[in-house]
Amino acid sequence: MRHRAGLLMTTVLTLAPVTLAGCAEDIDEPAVAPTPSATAASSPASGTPAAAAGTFAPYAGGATAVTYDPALVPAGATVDVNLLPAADSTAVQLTVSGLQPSRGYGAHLHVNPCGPTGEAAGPHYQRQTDPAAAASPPSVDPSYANPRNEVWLDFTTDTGGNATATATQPWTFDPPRAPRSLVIHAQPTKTAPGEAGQAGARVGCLTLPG
Ligand SMILES: [Cu+2]
Repeated sequence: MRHRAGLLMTTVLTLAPVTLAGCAEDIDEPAVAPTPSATAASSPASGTPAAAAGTFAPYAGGATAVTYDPALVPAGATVDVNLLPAADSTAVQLTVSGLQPSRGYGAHLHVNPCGPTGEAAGPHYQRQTDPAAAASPPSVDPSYANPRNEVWLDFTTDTGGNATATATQPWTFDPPRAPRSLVIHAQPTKTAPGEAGQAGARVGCLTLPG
């Protein structure tokens, strides 16, 4: 279903823009073979808090927190994400420790769980999906790739390699289309047209509960 969604979207968009556009952003990474059960599984209800935490390690089956660049995200560093929904908003809190000291990183919620490579996490979660986006290039239109329509959690670590970030979105996540990962990038997130949302290599990933 996911891989047809882009084709379907162009013809059916007017009938159900939100639902189908949501599927479209999953068109991303054939190597990871997202399954229908992953899509349909049980995303947390919009009013249900969700949380995930992990200790970064190189990828292994079933891993929750994965480092793809041990220089920037050392094995043993930790990450914690909390999604805290309110009536019509959601606060997303990120805490990291053990990263490079005094360094800026990009961070966003993405649509797929973490996998063997950073690309497995798919594109950014978008509240309103960019109809022009594909897996490559992803959405780089600032009218969609912005921190109000996506969830950006960029941070700069302190001298001990620790940081926190909070993003409060004026909406709640729609099941069955909830974010499934937090991806840490090598660079702070860009905002200019043509590169909006890009933040360099994917250096770490935390899978969120589905
Ligand atoms: Cu990202």
